[in-house]
Amino acid sequence: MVKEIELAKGKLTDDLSEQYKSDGYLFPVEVFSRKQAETFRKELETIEDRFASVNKLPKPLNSYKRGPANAVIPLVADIAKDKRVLDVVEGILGKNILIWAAEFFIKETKSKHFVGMHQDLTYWGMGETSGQVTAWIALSPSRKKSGCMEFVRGSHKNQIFPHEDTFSGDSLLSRGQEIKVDIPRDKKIFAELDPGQMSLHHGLMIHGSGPNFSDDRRIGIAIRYINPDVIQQTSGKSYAMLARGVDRKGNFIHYPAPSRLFSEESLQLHKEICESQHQVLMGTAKQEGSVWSKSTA
Ligand SMILES: O=C(O)CCC(=O)C(=O)O
Repeated sequence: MVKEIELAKGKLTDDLSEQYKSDGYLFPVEVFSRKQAETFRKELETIEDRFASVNKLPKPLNSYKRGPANAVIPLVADIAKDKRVLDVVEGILGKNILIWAAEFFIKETKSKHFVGMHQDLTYWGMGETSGQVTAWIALSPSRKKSGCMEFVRGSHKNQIFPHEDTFSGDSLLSRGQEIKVDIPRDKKIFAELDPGQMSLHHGLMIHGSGPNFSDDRRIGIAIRYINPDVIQQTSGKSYAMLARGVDRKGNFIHYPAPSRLFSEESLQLHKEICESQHQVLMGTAKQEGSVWSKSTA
């Protein structure tokens, strides 16, 4: 296990910000206690029990666990807006922080689901900006055996490489996308995390993850933070939730955290955000696919 990152009063030191800039990722950063992470997990699993098999929602529950889950699930918005997470993210993005999306990535026990190696910014319509970072928080043990995140050190210093859409049913990504570059196993850094720990990665970082061979679910929540300078270049309307500070640029339509789970207004809002993000994410795809139906369970 890699030594835990030592924050200074909950924040990144200058050295740690430099390390992120140089490597393109940073982990493991403890943002929540194991107990707190277990409470979050219980809350998620209660929602799953309540909504998974009943037809109480306009779309299957999976659709709401991916993409802008922060628009409809208060738990996700609360985690994404938590001071402990934002204090760290501020060391990368500055004082003004927006949430573009926050979503669960779940691999069930002994599942073949994987995430092919890719660069996030290929699909986000924001260009090759450094005004974004993903915080990935483990709510269950994330290990090599359970399919933890894998990074290629320094790969964010490249441009966006060509990717291909495989539309593999076992991929958790919208198009089963994969980078068209062979990454030898010895170049992969395995970001093993305990529940409550987080990794950060740059949108140009080449990353992915393997299947879950373990006896537990692998549950992560990926929060896509941006700063107000970012411009969504490919879609008509762009939405984001203000997490900290102010937005003097006005490049995004701000939306509020949901007042309660799956409220009617939040479901309507979620629909609008998904339509807009779907255009961005699937813009150049040759086949229809949807991240909103990709989450397992
Ligand atoms: O959860 C995973 O294994 C992959 C998540 C991912 O690709 C991301 O957060 O950008």
